[in-house]
Amino acid sequence: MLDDRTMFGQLTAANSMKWDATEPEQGVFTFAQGDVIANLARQNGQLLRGHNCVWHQQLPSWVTSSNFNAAELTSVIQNHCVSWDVVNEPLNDNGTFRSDVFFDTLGESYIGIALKAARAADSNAKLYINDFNIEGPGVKATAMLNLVKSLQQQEIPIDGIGFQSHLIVGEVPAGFQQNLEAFTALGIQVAITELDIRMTLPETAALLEQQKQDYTTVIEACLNTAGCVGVTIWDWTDKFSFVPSTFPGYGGCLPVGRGA
Ligand code: 9MR
Repeated sequence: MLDDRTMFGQLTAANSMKWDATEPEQGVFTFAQGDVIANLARQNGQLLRGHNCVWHQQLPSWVTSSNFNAAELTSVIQNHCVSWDVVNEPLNDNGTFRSDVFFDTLGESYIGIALKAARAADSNAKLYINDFNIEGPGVKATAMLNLVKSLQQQEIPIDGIGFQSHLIVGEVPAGFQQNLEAFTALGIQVAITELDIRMTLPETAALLEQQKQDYTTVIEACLNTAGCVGVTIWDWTDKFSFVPSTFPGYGGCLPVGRGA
């Protein structure tokens, strides 16, 4: 099914391009797993979204536990960032910066370090910051808008914002489209990058009907926004989704059910 370009115009690796997979030891790069996805996309004539470069999870312990000073960690990031969803989840839900090895050592400057390194490595790749709970207007979306403006003022390359969109049936945030437009008004792209819409189990006909409407609302918000470049669903079948383990009691979040 994944090979069908009429259904999937682009592929994203859910795990195999993360830091623990690509640089498990300092300076030792292994792209074997990521290449499987990249080659699949190439064979099928699909686009490839690189995910992700700098994130607080799935880091090898040499990054988190070496007590690098700022200069050392700067060069660690520069060495690692080749392209893609360059910075993943930099903000807390209250709009402040997330505390992790990068922010705690470098402050918000780590974001610019990563983006500039990615631009230097690949002048063609579109460079994104990707986050969740920024889909509707609110304090976190405002903080992200402010981050984009601040990067632009500093002339740091930023091409787009990814809206992860791990949503709940019946709770698509009001103002989704206007919010996308608030970002494109800054002259950048937006993308829906990790869409899934979960429901409390068991699945019922009413929940499935509401879910259909919710998927339509999200996809139409993107289609109606000039500058929204695409929609990525996070896994395509419920069989592989992260949702049931992260959100116990929830599931049925993807277009293809567990049985398929
Ligand atoms: O789908 C990914 C799952 O297989 C991993 O176990 C998990 C580890 O944290 O990461 C999942 O993907 C995450 C994505 O990289 C960033 N946004 C949240 C996604 C769900 O946790």
